Amino acid sequence: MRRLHRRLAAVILVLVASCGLSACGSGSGSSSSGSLPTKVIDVTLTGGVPVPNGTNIDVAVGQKIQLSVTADAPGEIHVHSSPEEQEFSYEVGADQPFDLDPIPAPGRVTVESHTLDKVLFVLVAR
Ligand SMILES: [Cu+2]
Repeated sequence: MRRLHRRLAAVILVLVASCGLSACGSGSGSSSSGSLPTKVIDVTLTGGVPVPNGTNIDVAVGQKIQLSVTADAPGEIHVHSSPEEQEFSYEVGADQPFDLDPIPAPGRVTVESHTLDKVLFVLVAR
């Protein structure tokens, strides 16, 4: 599972690097959602206990999402978005910002800590 995730992440990095920031896929909805406020999700990873811990979090389709990570040990957060998954490495420190790709269609996206092997939260896009 873990190894598969890493391989996917590597493939995604190549895809992202090769198609650049603007011309890839269907960028159609990106500007129309600019009026929505960015959804900031505080994530705290201290003492091996994540907060949030498996809850659902509602977002709008196309909404910008930012994680604000506070951690007492370095680790990785994995976003099971489709078709492109995302992975973030965080360090020790407070309020480290990570921008997630907006979710392009209604659905659920699981965000997990590879370091703790736990689901942090599930984004529910409507
Ligand atoms: Cu994962």
